[in-house]
Amino acid sequence: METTVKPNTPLVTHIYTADPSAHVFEGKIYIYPSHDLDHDDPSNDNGDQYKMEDYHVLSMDDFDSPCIDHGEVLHVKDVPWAKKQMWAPDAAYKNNMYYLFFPARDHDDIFRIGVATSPHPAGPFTPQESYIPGSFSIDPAVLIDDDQKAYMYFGGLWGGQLEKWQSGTFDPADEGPDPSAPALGPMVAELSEDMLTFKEAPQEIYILDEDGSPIFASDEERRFFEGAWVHKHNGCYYLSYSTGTTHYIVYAMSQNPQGPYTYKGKILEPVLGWTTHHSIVHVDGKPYLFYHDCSLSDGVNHKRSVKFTELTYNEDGTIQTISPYQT
Ligand code: FUB
Repeated sequence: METTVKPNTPLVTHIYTADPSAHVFEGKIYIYPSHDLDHDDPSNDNGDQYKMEDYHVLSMDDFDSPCIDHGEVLHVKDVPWAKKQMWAPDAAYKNNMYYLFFPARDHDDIFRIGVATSPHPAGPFTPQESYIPGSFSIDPAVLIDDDQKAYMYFGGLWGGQLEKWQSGTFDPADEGPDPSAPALGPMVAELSEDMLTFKEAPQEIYILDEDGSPIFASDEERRFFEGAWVHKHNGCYYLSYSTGTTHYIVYAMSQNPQGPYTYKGKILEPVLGWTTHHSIVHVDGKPYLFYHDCSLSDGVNHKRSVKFTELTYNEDGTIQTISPYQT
């Protein structure tokens, strides 16, 4: 029997899900997660254990309703340019169409970002023949601003290959910046009207501390690692992301969608499992955090499940830190 989902418990338990991008579409809550495969192959720092092959869409009428799995909406075998590893996706609505943005390795093993379309938020989605020209790395997240301009944020270190693009082209020998140098920021590109190409070359976003100095690569509790998400609240842009090696979700604020952003603090303390990945959505005016952990698999890093919890703003617009296991 389908039961109502409670905060801080897996939205679904019949499959492993991760990297939730949540949106309100057509009056319901839609969640676009990665679909973790249930396998016992070895793990490494390149993320080879994250060998996802398809996407499912989840939805809830509201927070008092069961979570529905709409089934497989796109499989890697149907994406001509993609070879493997369908990592964290996002979705957006524009032009009376739903767009699913997703990263995968191409046939040269380079991560690219593709688009698939559907007239329905629950898909199924039809992929474009090729990836978005000029796209690279992982974890696309799309903000449609109040003026209807669409921005894609993306990028991720290590297995996500962001370091390899510092020269502007893919260099497999390129390593991350020296610890004493500014950290790499996520990338942003405005999307064209049809949502299928970039309007301009992607630019790096600068994340600064309160003094206006860059966040340095050695500052692993604050520097960007992967999983960027941008939302808007009271006219301010909030860029939130995972710090990877230190396992926090943190955030920075700006008056401009493309930054620079000023670091503000932590949103989510570490969860069970290595990765942490989230999205923030307002439902009926209330803010919620969707995130994942590995509690359903008793801590297996590549068998994750998606959860949600309430999020709270302070009066000055800053966000209160969430401890996911504190009752
Ligand atoms: O799910 C695969 C990767 O793990 C995602 O792309 C990252 O954000 C991390 O959650």
